[in-house]
This record gives sequence, structure tokens and C-alpha cells, in this order.
Amino acid sequence: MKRALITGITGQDGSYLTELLLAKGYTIYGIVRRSSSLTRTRLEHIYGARHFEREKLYLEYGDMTDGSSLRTIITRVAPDEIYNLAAQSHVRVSFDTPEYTVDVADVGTLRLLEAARDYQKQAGKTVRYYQASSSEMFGSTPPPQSETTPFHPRSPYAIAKVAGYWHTVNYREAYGMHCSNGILFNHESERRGENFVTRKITLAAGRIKVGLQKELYLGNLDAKRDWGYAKDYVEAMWLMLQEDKPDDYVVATGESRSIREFLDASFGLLGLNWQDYVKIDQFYMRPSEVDFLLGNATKAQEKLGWRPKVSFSEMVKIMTEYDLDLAERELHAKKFSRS
Ligand code: NAP
Ligand code: F7E
Repeated sequence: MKRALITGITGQDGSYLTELLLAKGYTIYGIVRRSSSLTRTRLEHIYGARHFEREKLYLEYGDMTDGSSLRTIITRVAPDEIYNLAAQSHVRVSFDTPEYTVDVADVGTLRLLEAARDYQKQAGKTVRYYQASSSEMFGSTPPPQSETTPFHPRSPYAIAKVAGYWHTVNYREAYGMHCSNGILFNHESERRGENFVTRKITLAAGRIKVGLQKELYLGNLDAKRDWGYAKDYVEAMWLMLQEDKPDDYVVATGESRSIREFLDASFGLLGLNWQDYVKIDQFYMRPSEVDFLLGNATKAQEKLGWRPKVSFSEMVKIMTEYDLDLAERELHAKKFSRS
């Protein structure tokens, strides 16, 4: 039975990848960092699940900024596959914490790859490595963007991801390791962090609908993104590591929409006109913006047989309905606490 090590297991993608690999019979080891409160809400349902699933998921304390913890964990876990999903993944926040963002996503990637290389040498076994690269690396290069499109990163986050991408290519070329980059375009879900624009919108739409919120403050509404559904995208990660040869792949839907169009879709589902509620706050504007992302995933389609299953409108519906339900529960809890 295969053993997978996942960094960033508590994040959106980490939780979906855990579910996918458990269903395939893997034993999962996830790296969690210490924080003053627990950050495992996206994994809670697995602990509440059937006994055999709980038995196959182990969490280990470590941190991408602490190479010694990464080495110790890799040696103890002896993974067949490593999925490096950990990052300070918020682009605007990366302008506030540039050094930390680079430490985690650039140097952290290097720490993990070095630990994997040493482990391979000592154990005499091949470890397959997945790197969570990002469409943000294309930055201001015009669409459509594919594996051959030049990078022009526009934030500390994107620059760190470009470095992580090249570390991964270099370990493949220099040491012959099985290292692959997934260049994933934006992917969202009901588990998306609450300060990314899609989730911020669907949460607000639900709360406005039930009367818990009156306004929604946003930044640039003109940016365009190629938005897919996260559950579909973790499948592509796994497929890359099942290939005999490591390689780099763009994962995208091939459709792009503006923030305005996302607002239309989500508020529209609830019979609301977003123009009545949305206000612009300069705080959410970025020092340099990525205006237009649109991916060409032909290579992933042809070589991996990967295709997105959930459409844009289905994804907006899933997220909006989920967050309306959350808002209704919040309202109910408020009424209940007053009665
Ligand atoms: P996410 O929800 O923000 O999750 C990030 C994960 O990284 C969390 O588990 C977080 O732990 C962990 N982490 C952060 N700093 C760490 C550190 N110093 N040491 C160890 N773990 C740390 O991100 P996501 O959306 O699932 O994305 C997964 C990966 O794909 C990220 O690398 C992201 O940059 C990349 N990516 C995402 C997208 C997208 O659209 N979602 C697209 C392309 C690439 P805590 O729970 O403790 O914060
Ligand atoms: O912003 C605009 C903002 O933060 C999308 C990460 O997963 O995908 C994500 O990065 C757009 C930008 O995602 C608000 O200016 C307007 O143009 O949801 P986002 P992102 O920056 O595209 C890539 C692929 C990753 O790799 C990253 O890890 O929406 N926008 N108003 C806003 N964005 C936010 N967050 N909040 C606003 O109020």
C-alpha cells in the first residue's frame, strides 16, 4: 500500500487530496504547523468517518521554515509520494510579508527537495514529488498561458512560486528525481479560504440574503481569472505522479471570467443585485495586479486524460448554496441565543 506525505494538508487542496488518496487506499501523513488554535476543520469529517479511514491518516508537527523537521518526518514516514502544497498562498498578503512568503514557498521547497533527495539516497528508493506551482507565475504575460509561456511574476508570492518551480525542474534534471510541477490556475470550493475573492463573495451573498450583512467591500473588479473546482484539480496532481516520466503541466478550464461576472452569478442565484451592496475599498487593491489569466490545459488533457468535471456555473452554485446554508445557521443561532 502506498504512503503519501502532504505538506499543507490543512488547506483547501490538502483536504481534497487527502480524501482522494484515502479512497485509493493510501496511508496519508500530513505536516501541520503549530498555531495557538487548531486549524484542522477541513479534515474533521475524516476523523469522524469510518474507523479504517481514521487509521490511515496521521498528522505530524513540522514547518516549511524548519528543515530539520522536514528531514525527520520524511525519514520516519518513508513516503512513496510527496505532495508539496504548503504556502503562504495569499497574493495580497505576500506584499505585507514578503520575506516570510519567500521563506515558505521558495526556500521551503528547496528544504523539502533536499530532504527528499537525501532520503532517496539513504533508503535506495524512488520518491515521487509534486510541486504546487501557480498560474500567478505568468503574471503579466498575455493569455492564453500554457507550459511554454514565459513567466512574468507580479508579487512576492508569484516570485517565490517561480523559484519553487525551478527548484523542482532542477532536482529532476540534476539528480534524475521524479519531480513534477502542476501549474494550477485558480481553483475554488466551499472549503476555499474566506479571504479569497470567490469565497468572500459567496459568504457575503448568503449573509446579505438573510439580513446579517449590508455591504461587501472589494478591490479590483476587472481582473479576469480561469476558475475551476478544487476537487477536480487534486485529481490532476495525483495523475501527474502516476506517469512514468515526471513533467510539468498546466491545469485549467480554458474559460476566464471577471470578478464582476462572478458577482453576477453568485448574487443572481439569490435574486440579489450586487451593485446595491458592493463598495470599493482601496485596501484590497494590489501594488501590482495580474489582469488576465486563461489557461491552455491541452497537454494535461492529452497526456494525463484529465478534464474538469464541474463547470463555472455549477461551482458558483455549490459555493453560494453552501454559504447561504451557513448564513441561515448563523441567523438561527443568533435568534436561539436571544430566546
Ligand atoms: P491554502 O488553503 O492557503 O493552504 C495552504 C496550506 O499551507 C495550509 O495547510 C497551511 O497551514 C500550510 N502552510 C502555510 N505556511 C506553512 C508553513 N510555514 N509550514 C507548513 N505549512 C504551512 O492553499 P490551497 O488553496 O489549498 O493551495 C494549495 C497550494 O497550491 C498552495 O501552495 C498554493 O500556493 C498553491 N496554489 C493554489 C491555487 C488555488 O487557486 N487554490 C492555484 C495554484 C497554486 P495552516 O492551515 O496552518 O495555515
Ligand atoms: O484574487 C481581485 C484580486 O485573492 C483574485 C491564490 O490561490 O490563485 C489565488 O490568487 C482577484 C485578484 O486570488 C478582492 O485583486 C478584488 O485580481 O481570490 P484572489 P489570486 O490572487 O488570483 C492563484 C492561482 C494562487 O496561486 C494563489 O495562491 O480578485 N479582488 N477584490 C480581490 N481579491 C481578494 N482576495 N479580496 C478582495 O476583496
